[in-house]
Amino acid sequence: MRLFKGLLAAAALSMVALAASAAEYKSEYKVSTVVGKPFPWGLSAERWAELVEERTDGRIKMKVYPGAQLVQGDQTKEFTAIRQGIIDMAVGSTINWSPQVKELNLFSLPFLMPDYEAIDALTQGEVGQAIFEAIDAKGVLPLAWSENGFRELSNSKHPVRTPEDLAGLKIRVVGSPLYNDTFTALGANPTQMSWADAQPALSTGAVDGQENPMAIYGAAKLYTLGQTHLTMWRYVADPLVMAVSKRVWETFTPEDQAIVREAAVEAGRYGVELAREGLTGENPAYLEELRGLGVEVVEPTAEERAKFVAATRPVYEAWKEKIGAELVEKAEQAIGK
Ligand code: X2X
Repeated sequence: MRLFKGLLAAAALSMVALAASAAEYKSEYKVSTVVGKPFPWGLSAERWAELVEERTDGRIKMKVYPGAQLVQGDQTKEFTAIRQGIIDMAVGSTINWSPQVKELNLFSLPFLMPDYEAIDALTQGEVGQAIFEAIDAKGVLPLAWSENGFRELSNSKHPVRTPEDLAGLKIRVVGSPLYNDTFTALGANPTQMSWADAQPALSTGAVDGQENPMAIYGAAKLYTLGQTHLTMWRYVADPLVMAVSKRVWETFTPEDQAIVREAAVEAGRYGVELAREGLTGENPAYLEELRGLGVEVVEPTAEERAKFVAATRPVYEAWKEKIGAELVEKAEQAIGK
């Protein structure tokens, strides 16, 4: 009898524990992105949410809020908002989080990564691990990588093949001072603004050009905003980080943590695939499609590219120190320079 009572008490206790942990779950988890569907970025966030809801039998419901709306469109505030608990989860750009995590500027070093293998060598290796540790140390838990893509240059004025062609062009750049330095070194006139402000600025001609991955250029139809000169120079790439607030993470059971993490890895891989579609050696269909829409696509020769590299080298060297020479050297080695 005594044993039976004891068992009952234990059962009651564990039910209380279960109820307590379930009660801590929110009815909805807010996932921040800068762009939503049909951009690969938004699609990988949606995939993450779908996988998690399905595999937790609805215990965890994630909702994607695109347009950086949870931070009133100011994408450079996203990281801080996750840390403060205003945002639960995010698929965020290395550029937008670089004001808070200086190591993330690595991917914006001009002409560090020549090809997709180089991006993978960084994100999937020791360097990626070191960067995840840096994000973690700043109070946000990174779970997986996704991808925005190589950032290519477009403008409404004329073909750009060398730095001389950029002289005086007003170019919208993103919110890391490294971009100001790079475009200043190239002789252009950079002006920083959010993605929300960039589109109207392009359509009114307030700026002449911009730089963004093809996935963004195509889905936002920037060629309809006069951006018909494209330069495929692969000067920087922008991986995305799938991350969760530490406060939220701590409320999840170990089982649910494993599900959320695994789903992030899968959805991240899907995002990488989508971001590269039609842009690889085996499948260059994207550029053909754009040419068909009247876009003039410039693919700089090795000689022309070398001029961009030379002009931006002092910026690379200066930022190597700011980011941390050791990390940058590790990255150079991983890429096999
Ligand atoms: O603002 C941009 O250019 C974008 C959409 O690519 C980022 O958020 C980094």
